[in-house]
Amino acid sequence: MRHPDIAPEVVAALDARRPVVALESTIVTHGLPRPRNLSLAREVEATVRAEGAVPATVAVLDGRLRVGLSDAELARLARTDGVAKLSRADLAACMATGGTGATTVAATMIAAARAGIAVFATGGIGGVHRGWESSLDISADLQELAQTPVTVVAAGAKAILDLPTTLEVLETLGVPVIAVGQDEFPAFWSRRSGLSAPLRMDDPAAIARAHRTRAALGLAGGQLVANPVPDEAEIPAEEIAPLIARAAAEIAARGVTGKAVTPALLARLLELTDGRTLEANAALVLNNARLGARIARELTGMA
Ligand code: PSU
Ligand code: MN
Repeated sequence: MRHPDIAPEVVAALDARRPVVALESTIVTHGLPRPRNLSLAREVEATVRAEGAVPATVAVLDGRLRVGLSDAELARLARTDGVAKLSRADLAACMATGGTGATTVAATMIAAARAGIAVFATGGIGGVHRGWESSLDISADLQELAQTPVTVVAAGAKAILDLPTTLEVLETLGVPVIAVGQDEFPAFWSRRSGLSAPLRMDDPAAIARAHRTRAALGLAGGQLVANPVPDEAEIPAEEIAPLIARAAAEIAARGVTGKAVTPALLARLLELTDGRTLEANAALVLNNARLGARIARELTGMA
């Protein structure tokens, strides 16, 4: 059996060297509430198409690692309860047991790289969790960026994480962190984090060239492109910070650990902000889909 199982439209685009953008599915199953999860997933795919690229949403359906889902498959995933959240550690086990699961940033990168897709757009990556000194909770997304050659477009990392430590770990792992349009590393719902990004590139062509140059040098791993949330949708850092602290404390007190932490924090912040985090999330994901398609276009133009 060959893996992954790539949709015919995606195969045709890759064979013709037309741009393709991979998309993850954990944001659909664990990151956003219904029914907005499905409508946003559809808008993200439409945005990639409007920018001249082919979207390829990744998930495991009935044991098959799929790259490119039909609308009916996307809808089924968005409406199903209890879908597994898959990272590098559990991807193969889910496939081997015929299961269904959504792919995180790490697992989506693995599928994209195997399919020959260079660019992947999402909302935010996982990172080093606050309290890592005792929990050792560091997202597998960071190690994946260090070893799998995919350029990941995200709005930085959520301020539910320990952002300075996340940047330190990315530097240690040799992952380029490239801010777009500003010098500061963006913090998902907020444009500002108070931390300067290690690199800045405002032009998708430069980001594509950097991707190519890494490959030419034989460097393992990808790039993290940190694209700030659009102005009109941002929740300023000073507004969200106390709510994050409150949500994180509540979740720790409930004994939530491991892979349940990120979904629980996102769900609680949605309540605490009366849905504002959802609209910021939607705006930033669409913005990342647009930039991802532009980078993919530049990459295919160089082929
Ligand atoms: N950021 C979001 N929504 C999400 C995620 C990140 O705004 O749903 C998901 C991504 O799939 C990411 C994962 O890879 O959370 C990280 O989870 P963890 O912290 O357990 O590694
Ligand atoms: Mn974790």
